[in-house]
Amino acid sequence: MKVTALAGGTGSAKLLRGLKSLPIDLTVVANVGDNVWMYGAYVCPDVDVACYTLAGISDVERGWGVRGDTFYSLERLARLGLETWFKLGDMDLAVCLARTEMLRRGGSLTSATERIRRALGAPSPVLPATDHAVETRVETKKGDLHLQEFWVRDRGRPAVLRVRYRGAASSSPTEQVARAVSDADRVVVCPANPVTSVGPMLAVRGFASLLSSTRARVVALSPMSGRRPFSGPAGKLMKAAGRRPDSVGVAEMYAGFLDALLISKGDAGMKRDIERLGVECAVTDTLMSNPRDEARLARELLRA
Ligand code: FO1
Repeated sequence: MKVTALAGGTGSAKLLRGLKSLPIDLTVVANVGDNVWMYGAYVCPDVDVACYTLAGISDVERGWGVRGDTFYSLERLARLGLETWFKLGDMDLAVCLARTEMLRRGGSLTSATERIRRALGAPSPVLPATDHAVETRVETKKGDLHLQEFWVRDRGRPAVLRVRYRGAASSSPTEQVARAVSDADRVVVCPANPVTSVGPMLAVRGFASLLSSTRARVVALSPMSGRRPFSGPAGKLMKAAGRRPDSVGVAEMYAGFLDALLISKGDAGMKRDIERLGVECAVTDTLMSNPRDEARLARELLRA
C-alpha cells in the first residue's frame, strides 16, 4: 500500500513513528511554513522532525530535535552575545548547516532533504511541500511575527489578529509531491495544527486540488480533543482564523478533500456535525501514549 503522510508540527512525530512500523510504502510530505533562518543556518523543523523520526533519532516526546542532543554551540553563541531563545542542538545545527551549504551550492530544498534523510538513515522519502519560500506569519497586537517568534520566543502569548502564508500565492508543489499525492493509495493527514502546519501546505497553489482530485482516500486524525489540541497553539490560531477550535472546525477546514476524520471518544457528540459536512467520521482513542497506540492509530487510519 502506497501511503503519503502530510506532516507538520510536534503532533506529527508520534503518528509517523506508528506509520513507520507498518509494512507500507511510505512517503512523507512536510510543511515548510515554519522554516526559519537562525544562527546563519536554514532550519526546517517539520522536514527535520520527519527525517529524524523515520531515522529513529528524534525526540518524539518533545516533538522536535534529536534525542540526547547537546547544546554546546548554542552556549557559545550566547556567550558571544547572540539571542538564543531557539534551542537548536549541536547535531540539529550540523544538519541545518549541511542543508544551508547544499542550498548555497544551488541545490533545491527537495534534493538537500533527500541527501540528508539518506545520510541519516531514514528509510522513506521526505518531501518538502514546495521548493518555494512560504513563510507562516502571525499578525499580532505586538506586530507581524514569524511563527517561531510568536510560538517559541513569545510563547504564543500575543493576541493573534490573522495568520498569513507569505509567498504561498506564487508557490507550487514540487513534481515529487504531486506524484506522491496522485499515486498514493491513501493520504494521511497527521494530527497537526490545521492553521500553522497543514494550512501552509494547503495554501501552496494547486496543493489542495491535488488532494481533492487524487484517487486515494484522504483520511485525517484530528489534533483536537475537546477544545484543546494535543500540543501547540492550534486552538488559539483556529479561533483567529474564524474556525471552531475543535474537531468540527478541523473537518470544516479539510472538507474540500477529506474522506474520513478520526476523532477522540470524548468528541463523539461532534460526529453528526462532521458527517453533515460530507466527511465520514470514526470515534476512537486518539491518545498516543506509547508506540503501541501509535501503530494502532496508524492501522486505524489505513482502514478508515
Ligand atoms: N520549539 C520550542 O518550543 N522551543 C525551541 O527552542 C525549539 C527549537 C527548535 C529547534 C529546531 C527545530 O527543528 C524545532 C525547534 N522547535 C522548538 C520546534 C518548533 O518551534 C515548532 O514546534 C515547529 O516549527 C512546529 O512545527
